[in-house]
Amino acid sequence: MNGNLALIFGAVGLLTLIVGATALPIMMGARGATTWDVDISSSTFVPQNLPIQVGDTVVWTNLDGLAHTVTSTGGQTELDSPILGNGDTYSHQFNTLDTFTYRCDIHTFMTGSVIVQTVIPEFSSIPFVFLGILALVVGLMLVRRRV
Ligand SMILES: [Cu+2]
Repeated sequence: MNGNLALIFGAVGLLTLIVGATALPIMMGARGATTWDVDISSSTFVPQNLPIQVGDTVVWTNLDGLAHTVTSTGGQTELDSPILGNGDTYSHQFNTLDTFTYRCDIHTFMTGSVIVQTVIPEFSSIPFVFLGILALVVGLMLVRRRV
């Protein structure tokens, strides 16, 4: 009787642990990369400071009559657009955790930043792992009481 119960708890525990351990990377991978727009308008980057997640792409669009650039001033020096005229766009994919500060090389008072953060899973597997361990412990206790 107790032996069967221990087996059931053990099996449930293992299954729950497996679900918890495998769900996290799957759910993290399920989040698609996002594309963000930054307008260059009235000699201002809008939004000026943009938090994104690793793998996301940012597209800058110059809506001004004036020419502008998107040029790194800090973080990885990855941002190096050509001179953007009205309607021109510049895009960059961010694959490194960092704060990327940039400016317009023509109007150096124009500054902005892209803050690349870790991917936040939309689904937590922690309750599954916890329940799995709990079921395994109960199963083990039942086995020990039988002996
Ligand atoms: Cu400019």
